[in-house]
Amino acid sequence: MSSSVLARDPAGTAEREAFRRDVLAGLSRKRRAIPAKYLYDAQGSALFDAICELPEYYLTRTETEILKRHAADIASRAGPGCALIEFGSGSSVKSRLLLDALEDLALYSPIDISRQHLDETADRLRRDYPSLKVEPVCADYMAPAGLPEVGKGLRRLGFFPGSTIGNLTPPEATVFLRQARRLLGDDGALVLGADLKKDPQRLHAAYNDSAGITAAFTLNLLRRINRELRGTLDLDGFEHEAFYDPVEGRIEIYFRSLREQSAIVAGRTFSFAKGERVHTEYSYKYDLADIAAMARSGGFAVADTWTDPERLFAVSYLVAAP
Ligand code: AVJ
Repeated sequence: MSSSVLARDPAGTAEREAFRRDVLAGLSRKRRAIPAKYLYDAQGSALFDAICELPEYYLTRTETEILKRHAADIASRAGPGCALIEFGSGSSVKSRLLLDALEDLALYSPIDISRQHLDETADRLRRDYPSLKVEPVCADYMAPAGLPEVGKGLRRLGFFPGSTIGNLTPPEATVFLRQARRLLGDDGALVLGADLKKDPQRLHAAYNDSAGITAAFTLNLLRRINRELRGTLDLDGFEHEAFYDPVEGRIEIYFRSLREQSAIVAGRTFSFAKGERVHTEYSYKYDLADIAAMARSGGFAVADTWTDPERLFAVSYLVAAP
């Protein structure tokens, strides 16, 4: 595509182009895979919100409970006058628990790639917290290219809830944490939510809910490909697959072809054998030692960890290690 076309096109073209490139590359690989971030178009985000309400999906509820119970502990560790920087501007419910607890918060800066999501979050917060300085940053916090400086001159507290880190492989998590460590500075800290290892059946159920919402979330990616990349994938020709691998300590999620078939995506033909699958997500699960090791690899040390009575989920307070 010529740059003049790009320049004239409405916002979103670059995003569409990246989607096309990543999907075509992902379907061309021997082990087919599409990056998990593409699950979150408008429909995907709505489906994820519905997942968070599922009886089987304990993560959101449990983390929210932990944050409610320990917001004051987090605030006293953070001290007054810091800047809160959230990686992803997801559930404002959780951010608000910290915003309400932190003393004399100087700045709230959500970082997100979705301009629209960011602006909506910022507008709502400015309305509800008229005296709070809200400075959204539109950036990919996973891109190692470097983030703009935020909260310069302030002590910075990062917030990365939801076990979103679980989407990352260990090397990717290390890259993310080092990046966050650089942004937050030598006196910075990071509040990190991480899902804990537990009974595999409980894990399995959380990603194979009986209402089929998680399946719809995975298969929505096919819908998005069809819509945005002129795809001909048959929605009834694929199924959601999710299972726990206890050796790797992760849930693996795929969509799998129910029969031999082929489909066109962005003008290219792809064939699928019966049973062939395309990877969409990892969801890593941790024990406390895993969290400590991961923190260390990213230049942090665990100062404190709070869990729920069932030990389903952990919220850790990481401080920048010297
Ligand atoms: C948003 C990555 C934390 O791994 O539990 C939920 C995504 N995918 N059900 C998770 C997800 C299917 C979720 N994270």
